[in-house]
Amino acid sequence: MPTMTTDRKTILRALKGEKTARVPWWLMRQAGRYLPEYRELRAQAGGFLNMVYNPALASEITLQPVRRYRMNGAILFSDILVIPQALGQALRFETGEGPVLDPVTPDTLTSLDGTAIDRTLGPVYDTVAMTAEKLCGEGFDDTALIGFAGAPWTIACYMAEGKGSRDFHAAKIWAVQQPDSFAALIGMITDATIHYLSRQIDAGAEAVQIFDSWAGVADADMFDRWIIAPTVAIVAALKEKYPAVPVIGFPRGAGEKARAYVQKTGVDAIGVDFATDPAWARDHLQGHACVQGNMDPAYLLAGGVEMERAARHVLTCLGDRAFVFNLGHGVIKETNPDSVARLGQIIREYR
Ligand code: 1CP
Repeated sequence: MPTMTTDRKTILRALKGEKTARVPWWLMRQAGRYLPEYRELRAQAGGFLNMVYNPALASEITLQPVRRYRMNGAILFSDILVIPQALGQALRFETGEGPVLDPVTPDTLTSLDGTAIDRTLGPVYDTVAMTAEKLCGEGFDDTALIGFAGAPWTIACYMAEGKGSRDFHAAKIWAVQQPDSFAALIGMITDATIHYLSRQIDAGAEAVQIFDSWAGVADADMFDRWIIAPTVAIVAALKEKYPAVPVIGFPRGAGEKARAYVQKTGVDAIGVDFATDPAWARDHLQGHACVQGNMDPAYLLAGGVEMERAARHVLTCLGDRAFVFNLGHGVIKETNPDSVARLGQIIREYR
């Protein structure tokens, strides 16, 4: 693991394995419903996808939390489900409801088309470019723009199920009963993801995160075949073209399988969920990669001294080596914006 690089931005140095003087931070779902300025824009936009595919709006939303709190990472405002949509699967977001897709089955798989995804995704690349310009123009010289995509497993889970689920049985049954056809689905998503992340990097993303939000529903066999293997392919393809751009993997719910993930996939950094003991992450993961995580967002929701204690515990466990402070999952929408400001202060005061 390299210990020194020439990157200026703190978070990029940390992601590449350097212990930085200040602990860099950002929060998953930092742009969103806990911010009044987000809710205002969303009401005007008339729908979530209208924001995602509008570069002026999406870049504005990306910057909203950064302007308030000066995080070291600005996560692109988009969604992981734009990939199924770009492959030809109908997607809608209804207020108060999560995303809804027309489920794909082994029989309808051939109706998807991976050859023209940029027709849908073009505006996302424009958002990346516009956001990079604004970050620079507004003087955020220690904030890096983070692009992202869903991991093939998590995307396949949503494509097969058609919506959020506790256990994603539709995808798992497909994987178990028709592994060749499931492999075709995973392969198609993997290729699209490599292309999509490459284009984000071309447009100005300085690091990328692969969200495997449903890694926790896979058993050990599925984890090897449908999580580790496609992630190896994505990381290798990106590293060949962009060796300097850090890749963060977030296999949520992987438990002890996070160790194999970090050793085999080649990611520069591993996002750790809040169910993982940060001391375990320090002992088993941090020797292989930068660790990013993992305060329970419930503490941010609670605020006050309980949050301060939880944040300091994570900092103390993980702050001695390459580390990026984050939550163990996304910001909860009822979170008080003042608690985020206080959290930023605690992280800045550490060391
Ligand atoms: O305002 C609204 O009602 C929309 C809520 C919302 C937002 C703000 C959704 C719907 N997506 C997003 C943005 C988003 N999604 C971002 C960008 C900004 C940021 O992080 O600040 C990112 C990185 C995502 C990624 C995403 N979407 C994931 C992976 C991360 C995770 O949470 O595990 C997943 C699983 C999704 C699917 C999705 N999109 C939206 C919802 C409500 C869901 C979850 C659906 C479900 O499983 O029930």
